Amino acid sequence: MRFSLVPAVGALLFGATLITGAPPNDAAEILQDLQRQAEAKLRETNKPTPSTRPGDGDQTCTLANAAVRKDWEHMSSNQKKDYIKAVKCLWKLPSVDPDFSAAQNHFDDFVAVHMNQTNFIHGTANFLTWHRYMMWLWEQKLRNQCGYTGYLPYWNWFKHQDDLYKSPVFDGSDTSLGGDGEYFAHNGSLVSAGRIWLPSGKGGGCVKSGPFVGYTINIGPVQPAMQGYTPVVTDVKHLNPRCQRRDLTMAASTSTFTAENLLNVTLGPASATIGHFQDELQGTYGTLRLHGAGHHAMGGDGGDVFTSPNDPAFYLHHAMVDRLFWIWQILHPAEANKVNGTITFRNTPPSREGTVDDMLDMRGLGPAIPIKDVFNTLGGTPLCYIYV
Ligand SMILES: *[C@@H]1O[C@H](CO)[C@@H](O)[C@H](O)[C@H]1NC(C)=O
Ligand SMILES: *[C@@H]1O[C@H](CO)[C@@H](O)[C@H](O)[C@H]1NC(C)=O
Ligand SMILES: *[C@@H]1O[C@H](CO)[C@@H](O)[C@H](O)[C@H]1NC(C)=O
Ligand SMILES: *[C@@H]1O[C@H](CO)[C@@H](O)[C@H](O)[C@H]1NC(C)=O
Ligand SMILES: [Cu+2]
Repeated sequence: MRFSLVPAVGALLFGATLITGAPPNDAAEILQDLQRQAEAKLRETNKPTPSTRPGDGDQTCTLANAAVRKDWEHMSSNQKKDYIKAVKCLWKLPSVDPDFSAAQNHFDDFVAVHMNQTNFIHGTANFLTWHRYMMWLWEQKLRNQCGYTGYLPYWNWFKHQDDLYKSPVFDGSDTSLGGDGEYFAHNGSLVSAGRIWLPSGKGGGCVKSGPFVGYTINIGPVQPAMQGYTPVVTDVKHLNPRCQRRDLTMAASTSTFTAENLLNVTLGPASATIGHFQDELQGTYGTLRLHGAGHHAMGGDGGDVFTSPNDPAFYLHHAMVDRLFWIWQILHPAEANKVNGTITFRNTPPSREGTVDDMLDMRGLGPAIPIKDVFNTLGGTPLCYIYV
């Protein structure tokens, strides 16, 4: 039953006739195979690395003691509820950065820092590593300040992409990250710098079901892709309390969360270098690719490049971005510790090339550390996790 991935992938990419049984046209199954390949390679190559964190003594990060980040769908109801409870706790913690005065609580702090850094963390050399570190700091806050004992879950894009209403991430149950928004009449969303139009889903207003109904967000929107979403604010001192909005948009997820796109970035032409990988994962002007499709499948607040962390599902989405980065790194070790690109959004305004010594600036969320410290998720500096 199980086919060998490599010839099957060749068949898909190059159009040869597949003679070895069922074609691997199911993206979720292909991803499972990529995961198994990555795990096998990790077991082969992983040598324990001594932690350099002060106070850690001779504690090392190993495959055996690493945190394990899971698919939301594979967590039990109680584990999901524990995660949700910890996220709610962030709303009750005080804001840490007085410069970003619109932030009313610690949940908002993450939105504020992301908004402040937007032009220096997207379409840049640090896109993958900055968001990797942000996800880790979020996970640490949940664990250290909100009593969460699990790890960061991810949204598997390749399941339910044709019916997001049934996705355990978005089904609106009390074990989801909330359902669709109330109906809001609007003419779809303009994405990829306005070059692609996506038709509306059935929502667009306040999220109407799930655990975060009644929770207030305070920052943005700055550049929402959804038509008719105003007023727009431009700085982190502008307090704009409101409900979180969504418009679950299958036009984004069905078209993009495909086997073809998954294979391209993991084994195909787009996997060859860090430059190709990150550009194809993010999408360039006028294309909608995996990273963008997740944002625009959420729609509403999740579709604003500046303030998308207002949607609590942002973290599950970026955990999936990080998981693909992780799989790609393991399968492409010669490229895994490189960066490509400059330090401004798609080099606008023109800027120098990024380097692995550039610091990941998190403002009040955590200490700035160099990019090179987060290449290895088992490096212990400070990361120590894997995905399953
Ligand atoms: C980010 O925050 C810093 C510190 O408050 C501020 O000087 C800078 O202007 C902000 N940048 C943007 C683009 O908001
Ligand atoms: C909706 O927006 C698209 C893209 O801007 C445009 O082509 C289309 O005519 C608009 N439709 C309506 C009914 O306004
Ligand atoms: C695969 O990625 C390459 C390199 O980024 C790109 O040129 C090509 O269009 C992609 N193929 C598909 C089918 O999207
Ligand atoms: C970055 O990657 C692109 C391919 O996406 C490549 O054309 C370019 O030469 C690379 N830049 C550097 C400085 O390596
Ligand atoms: Cu971002």
